Amino acid sequence: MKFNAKKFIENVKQKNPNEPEFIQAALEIVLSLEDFLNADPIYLEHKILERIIEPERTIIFRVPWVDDKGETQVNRGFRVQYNSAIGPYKGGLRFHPTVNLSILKFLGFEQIFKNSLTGLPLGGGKGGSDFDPHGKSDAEVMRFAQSFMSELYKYIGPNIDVPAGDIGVGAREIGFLYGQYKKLTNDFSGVLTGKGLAWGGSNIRSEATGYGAVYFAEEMLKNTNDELTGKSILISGSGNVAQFAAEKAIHLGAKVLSMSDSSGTIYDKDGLTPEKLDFIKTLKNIKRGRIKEAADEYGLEFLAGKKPWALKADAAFPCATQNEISGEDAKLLIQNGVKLVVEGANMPSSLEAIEIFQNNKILFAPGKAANAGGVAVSGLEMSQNSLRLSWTREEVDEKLKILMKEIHNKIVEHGKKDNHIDYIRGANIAGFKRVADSMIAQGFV
Ligand code: NDP
Ligand code: 2IT
Repeated sequence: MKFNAKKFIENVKQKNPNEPEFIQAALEIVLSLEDFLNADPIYLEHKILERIIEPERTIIFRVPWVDDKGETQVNRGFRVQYNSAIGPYKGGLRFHPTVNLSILKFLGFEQIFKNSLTGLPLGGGKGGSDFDPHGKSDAEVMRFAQSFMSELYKYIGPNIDVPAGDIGVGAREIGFLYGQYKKLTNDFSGVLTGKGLAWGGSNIRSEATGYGAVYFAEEMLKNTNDELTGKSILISGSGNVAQFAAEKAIHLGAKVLSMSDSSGTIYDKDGLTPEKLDFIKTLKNIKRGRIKEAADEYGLEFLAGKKPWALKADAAFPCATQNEISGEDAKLLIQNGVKLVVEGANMPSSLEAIEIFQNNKILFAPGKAANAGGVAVSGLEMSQNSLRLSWTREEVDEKLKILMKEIHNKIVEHGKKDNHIDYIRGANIAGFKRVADSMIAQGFV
């Protein structure tokens, strides 16, 4: 029995037409597993890939809500319960107008391997809606979130499926979703993560994805006798992941040259200070304004409609969204001196960009490794909820650092090739192996 990745993907394409993002994520993973699968027939005999590629269950539902003018709006809600071999389904909810089944299947599929890499008991899932929170009042977001949860609550639970945040779902949305879940079930449980600190949330969960990405970058650099201190870095996005990647990078003495949103990029040639970053946090999390206002406030350059990738720097941390680095962008980054690319976002690099990074021996960390700190601390939030206690900031931060180091070690073990580490191959094999072995142990279910 021999496994042919290209043939397998052709079949996946035929079965899932109109799902380009899902096919892209599947292609990246399946291609990098080909040699590994052919080296040990057990995974082929047990048809692991044929099974793991199919979500265990996909739920799609109507979400009606009433806007501030009294008009009824209708959105679509989703939850993809992808794989529960190693724990309850776990993964974020995304509220963004581009959300569809393809996007959520790509995110859910990636999540299986990411969660496995953390070493914690977390299965893979993802959900969300095509609802756009931009420009909506708090009352509209609350009514939408309540309607969304009025259906979703039937399918989730602290030992079944534990959603969290993602794009467009932060502290405010998790609060409204949790309140509605509790009202419907009369149960105060750890059914969501990213909760407020006063009502079951974990210290460092907000910071975890961004901090974790920087800790991971430090591990990669340490491995090549280098460090982040003194490096100039480009960050895209200005939401949760971008803010805390910037905070930790500045703290470690790196120079953060850029942040962005969907309307453009701010460029600070001197490097953002903690004060400017605080302004951006308030602007984005409380005032819900546009990044240009930070450029106006501090006299920084604003590159309207542009991404940060044409700027000169040592490292890039894409922290906004999928496919935000095209092949052309990758070439520009390399021409401008970038030697390290760390994906804070999920699948921000296109397949063309990844090929260019790999051919140029760029130190490249895929999202499922670099951004795993977020879901890892979600896992720690679940543990604290079960224990009915909470660990201090210092305790959780220390655990996060150790988790990121352990993920790095696993990847090095599986991704070492001569003097180079293929972080994509290492992450995919290490993530796959734990889930696959568990699926074999549990029989054909
Ligand atoms: P937020 O909603 O907090 O921030 C998203 C940021 O990305 C905003 O600046 C937003 O700009 C920008 N953005 C979103 N969509 C687009 C787009 N289509 N084009 C250009 N810019 C865009 O989300 P998060 O920071 O939580 O998530 C960012 C990325 O990190 C996502 O890929 C997510 O899946 C991933 N991730 C998140 C984790 C978490 O714990 N939150 C964990 C692991 C990964 P604007 O405001 O203009 O829309
Ligand atoms: O992509 C991700 O890992 C997240 N959005 C976080 C998921 C979680 O359950 O904390």
